[in-house]
Amino acid sequence: MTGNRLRRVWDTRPALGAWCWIPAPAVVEQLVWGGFDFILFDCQHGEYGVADLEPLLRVTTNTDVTPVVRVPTNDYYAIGHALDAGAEVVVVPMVETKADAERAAAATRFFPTGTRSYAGTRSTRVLGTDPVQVNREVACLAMVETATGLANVAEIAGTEGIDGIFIGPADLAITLGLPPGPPPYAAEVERAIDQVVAACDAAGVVPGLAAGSDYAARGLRFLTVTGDRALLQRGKAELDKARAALH
Ligand code: 3PY
Ligand code: MG
Repeated sequence: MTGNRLRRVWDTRPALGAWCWIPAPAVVEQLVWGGFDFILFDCQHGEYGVADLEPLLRVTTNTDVTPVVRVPTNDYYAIGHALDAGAEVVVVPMVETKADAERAAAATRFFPTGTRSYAGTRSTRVLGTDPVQVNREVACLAMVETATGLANVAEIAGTEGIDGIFIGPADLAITLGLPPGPPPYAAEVERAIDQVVAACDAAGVVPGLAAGSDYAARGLRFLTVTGDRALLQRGKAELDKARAALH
């Protein structure tokens, strides 16, 4: 049992991962071969729910890729089920207040620090059977992706059991009255990123961003670099090149 490798990675260098939206083990296998530090399985915007996760997570067994799951909502059962299926890190969307952060943190860990319920599921093969050890190894990342969440970021980052903040730049831009767009973001969003990093540094937790590795130099330690859909879309460039060569 080696524990949650991602914790060791983000303690020493920025962790780089890929999104998984397509519920196919063959797609996950390709991402595993890519050598990412983590795969973020997206049950909020992916084409699958928490109940469909387990066969996808199984592809990461005995690899150096840590399975991270974004649950669809800040929900006790969704978080518990993702962990039962073998998630080592949960990402909880739309955390706006300290109370939201406390709810997410409690669902992630067993008594005495939380209210997670124990089951002899796949998770026991991943992080072990000892609740104390599992509590130490799992991680809960709260998403700050609204203007309200940003206003409360210091309190959210300082909540017991929150291990990091993952910034959602698209939703954040929208709630700041700006259009969502690719990096580099609008000045207000870029400032918000620095504000979250500062709050995380002050609280001693990990700052993360749903954007490319360009942001590693800004102090972010959990970054999604690409995803299955984006990688497939790149095929269009090959088609354009082939078409151009015909003329
Ligand atoms: C956002 O940008 O809002 C996200 O949730 C990341 O995809
Ligand atoms: Mg979002």
